[in-house]
Amino acid sequence: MRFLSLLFSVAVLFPLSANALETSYEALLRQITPEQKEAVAALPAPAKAVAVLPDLKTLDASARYWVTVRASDSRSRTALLEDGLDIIDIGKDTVSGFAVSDTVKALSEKGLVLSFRGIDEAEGRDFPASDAAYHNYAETTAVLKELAAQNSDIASVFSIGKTVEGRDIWCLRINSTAKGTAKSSKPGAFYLGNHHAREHLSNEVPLFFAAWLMENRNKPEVKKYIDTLDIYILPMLNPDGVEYDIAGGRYHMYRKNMSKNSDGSFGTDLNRNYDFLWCKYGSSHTPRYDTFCGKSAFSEPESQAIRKFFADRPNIKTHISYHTYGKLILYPYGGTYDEVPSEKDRKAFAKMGDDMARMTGYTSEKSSDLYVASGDSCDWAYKEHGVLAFTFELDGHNFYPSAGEIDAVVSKNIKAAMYLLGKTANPYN
Ligand code: 0X9
Ligand code: ZN
Repeated sequence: MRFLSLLFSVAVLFPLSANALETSYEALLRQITPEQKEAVAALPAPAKAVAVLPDLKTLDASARYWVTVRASDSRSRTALLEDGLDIIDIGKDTVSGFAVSDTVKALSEKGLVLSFRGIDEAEGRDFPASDAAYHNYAETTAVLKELAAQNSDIASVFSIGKTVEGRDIWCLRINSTAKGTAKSSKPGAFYLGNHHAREHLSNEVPLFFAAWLMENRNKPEVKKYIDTLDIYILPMLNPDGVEYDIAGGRYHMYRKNMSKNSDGSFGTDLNRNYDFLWCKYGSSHTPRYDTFCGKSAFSEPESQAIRKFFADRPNIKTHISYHTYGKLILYPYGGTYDEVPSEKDRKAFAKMGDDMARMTGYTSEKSSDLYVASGDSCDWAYKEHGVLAFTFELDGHNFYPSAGEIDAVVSKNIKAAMYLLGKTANPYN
């Protein structure tokens, strides 16, 4: 594809490490294994589930574990999040994810745990050669700046604020009349990635969409949007977390930002830190948990920057927040089982979700059908600003799909992203 050439030229400027792929890492984030399936079959009663966990007392308070538990509906998954389980894989009757020892104990006492094992970080692989195609913070920044420099008549880059560790959070703006932070009354669309550190594909999709728009800027079907809309693309909201996740030449499976917590642990879950039913469901006040909602709503500089971004731009009408993984298109509310009150919006969410699902092959549903988790960005953007906001859970079988998988995910998501532009001037049409 021609639009890749720009990114490749940037990649030459910023060569990445090219160590060999260690397939053993794939096993770490695998779905239910045959052994686990046998364990499920062998454990008809919860009491027995407890009985297969003889070494609970030996759990290491500073370690993280990969845990598989019983859960077959949204309500039970919500409860697991509140006990601190970082849900990764959802099966029909089971859920697997990461947890600290307290969570493993709490879930064991409830008779829910089917199996667990310690995560040996040494299982983490170095950056495989194939991952050289992924963009770290410096490369992402360079691509955004290069796109703006090469298209300075219609594109500009600005920082919406700084992270905990002082990195700028860069945003590309595409608008034929307004640059940088200048106001515009054109309808706005906002594409956002990488709330969660380890979800690297959620940076690539909006980044490639930006490059694709610039590559195709003179095609009538693209030009009409560039001329009439205010388009914002912010691929990496959590660069501190991203840089930590890939630090030291191996992946850390890290989710949160890098705030220092009162108990010495790190990180707030940025997608639990927004102020709609903050920390009510599907999140935790315990700082070391992966679902920690923060000291207060908007306690984090990254979410504060997004709050200000929306407040300064009332013209924004549509939004996608990219995450991985699950092949889902989710719409509000996710923080409560309640429906959004406006029938007009309910219909718009369902229709747009279904249309984008057809383009991507994903499943479209109300966010709480997955699980109830309060304080996510899309609930807040809709509740506070009326933005038609969608969470995309992109493809993947783990957080580190090989670079060969990027193109296909990008291609189908360009279709959905273009569809959203088509809806931005009049979403209810
Ligand atoms: O839990 C999240 O923040 C998102 N999933 S992820 O695996 N990327 O962490 C899903 C958010 C969907 N929103 C709600 N269910 N509220
Ligand atoms: Zn996520």
